[in-house]
Amino acid sequence: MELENTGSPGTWGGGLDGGLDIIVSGLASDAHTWNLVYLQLFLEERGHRVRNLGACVPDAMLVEQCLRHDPDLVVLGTVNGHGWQDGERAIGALRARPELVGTRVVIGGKLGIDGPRGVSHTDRLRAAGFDAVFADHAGMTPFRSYVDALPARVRT
Ligand code: B12
Repeated sequence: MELENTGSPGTWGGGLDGGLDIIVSGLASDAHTWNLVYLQLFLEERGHRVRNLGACVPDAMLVEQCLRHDPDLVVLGTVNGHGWQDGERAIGALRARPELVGTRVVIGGKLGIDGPRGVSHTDRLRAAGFDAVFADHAGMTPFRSYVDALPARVRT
């Protein structure tokens, strides 16, 4: 279920204020919600507009929401340990749509159950089609740097 989005600055698709239109979402098997709320607040504080799809989002719904809203960035958050499997499947579903082949999609959190040793998950998820992968033991700095470096899209 989509979490209520309050306080997101500007209008989705506005693009004039330099902020990005970002979809934040959990993955199909993952019931954890607070990481998604955290990501939403983190991105909104940086001036971006966020649609938070919430937890347990089926791949088909994620695809449908991305097709409908045409985001500048999709941020997938996962902590239950199945993220590397859910993520691989979800990015396959997104990249299978020609309209979403070029959409920026990143994933982060506790990607598996082996903590910092889970580097193979990172490589695998990148190879599957993610633009970037952020394992949570690295903290938020790499993600912040990545998002801050993204150019705002000029919508016509
Ligand atoms: C609350 C909780 C639950 C609640 C969730 C309720 C809810 N509505 O959210 C309930 C009881 C439902 C639950 C269930 C389960 N949980 Co739980 N849960 C927790 C707990 C205690 C806190 C999570 C939380 O809310 N943290 C607060 C948020 C803000 O922090 P966060 O989730 O860690 O996210 C941070 C980072 O991971 C990172 N991050 C996350 N996503 C992303 C994405 C990006 C792009 C970036 C950059 C960063 C990032 O940034 C966040 C802020 O620092 C943690 C243990 C803990 N102390 O962390 C376990 C934990 C996440 N759960 C765990 C597990 C295993 C489960 C279950 C499988 C247990 C079971 N056997 O049933 C189920 C899974 C259910 C499912 N289908 O997903 C494990 C995951 C193990 C792993 N991955 O190695 C943990 C770590 C506990 C543990 N130590 O074993 N859980």
